[in-house]
Amino acid sequence: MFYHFFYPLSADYSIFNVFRYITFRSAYAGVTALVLSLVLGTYMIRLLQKYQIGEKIRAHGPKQHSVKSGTPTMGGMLILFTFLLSTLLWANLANNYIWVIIFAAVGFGGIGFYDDLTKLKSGDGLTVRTKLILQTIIALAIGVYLIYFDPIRADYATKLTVPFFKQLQPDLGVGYLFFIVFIIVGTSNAVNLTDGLDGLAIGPIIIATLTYTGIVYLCGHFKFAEYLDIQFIRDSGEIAVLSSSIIGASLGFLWYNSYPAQVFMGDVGSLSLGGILGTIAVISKHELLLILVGGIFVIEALSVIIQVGYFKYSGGKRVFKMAPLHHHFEQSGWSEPKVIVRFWIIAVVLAMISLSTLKMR
Ligand code: 57M
Repeated sequence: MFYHFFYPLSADYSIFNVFRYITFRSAYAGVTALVLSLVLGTYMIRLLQKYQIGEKIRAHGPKQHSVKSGTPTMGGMLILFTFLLSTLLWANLANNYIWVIIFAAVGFGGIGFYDDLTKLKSGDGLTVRTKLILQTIIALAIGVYLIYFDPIRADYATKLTVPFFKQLQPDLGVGYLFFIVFIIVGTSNAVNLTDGLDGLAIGPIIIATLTYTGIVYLCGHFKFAEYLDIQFIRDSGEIAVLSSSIIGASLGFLWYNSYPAQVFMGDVGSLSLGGILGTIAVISKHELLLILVGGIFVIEALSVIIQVGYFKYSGGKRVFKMAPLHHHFEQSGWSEPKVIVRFWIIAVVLAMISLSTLKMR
């Protein structure tokens, strides 16, 4: 909105020229979302408490989690609201990628919202199958648009970028559509699985989103893209304004979600943040790199696949004391903050390695 309102004034007053710059708008989009979420956070927590939107803790979980019973949940609404508002204020709204990501946020957020509400009402949320079908529909719509209706990427729409190998760009044809659906839906669910300790999901979300903010900016800048020999994607730089809003909104949420948490994000937060991250990775053509950037989410999801697979295969034996992996460390005697901060450290290291791949090719 500011871009459309103030930038045209630069013809008469050169000071308004700053509204043209993605870096300027990204910085203030982040600050706006942060301030909004910090200010609105307390009100929202009070509101959630008033309407008794509290967490029901499962009986078979780690003992130390029983004290979390009744903690307000669905705090993801705060992230979604503040990041959307800040994006609408600071982004160039004529940019189609902004709307594709808003679609992902609202779509995955809507599934999570409905799931949270049904959990509150009846105890059980949506079935895994229903959730997967709905997520696949949203991801398919995003994939079909990007591959078949986006003129910007017509020349390379179905080509895959492989980290470390700049010459290798296999054209997957229609297979690429299924691949990106897998990436988007997989990330949404992996973030959801990770969201089991205070700040455990939002920390790596902030780190991964920061990494992709750098990547989209570079991909959308012709000279930087040429210098790094990465795919130049016209218009993708604007995503940095949106992703900075997510970082600001998530930092504000972390203020309240840090140990001991005053609020949980709920599925409305975890499913949407994962869906958004997957969508940004796909738009920036750094889809495979997400395995590294979002390595914490991948490890958590793999621990569940291994645990459930081995449990069935062995007739009841376990690889980990409990899955997802964070529960294994908790059961091994690590304190909750120890697990959380160590996972964050790993996320930072993975982000740094990921960024190095931009040059190492
Ligand atoms: C949701 N939800 C948290 C909160 C959050 C297949 C199986 C591995 C699935 C998995 C599962 O259901 N995962 C998805 C995980 C829950 O958090 C709520 O859910 C939202 C995210 N969707 O925002 O609203 C609990 O996590 C804790 N929490 C915090 N701080 C936070 O900031 O402490 C969450 C956010 C909260 C709170 O206790 O209630 C969750 O963990 O349920 N299932 C599991 O993760 C279960 N694992 C399991 O059953 N493992 C078995 C299987 C694989 C064979 C095994 O290893 O033997 C664990 N879930 C729980 N307790 N609650 C088991 C222990």
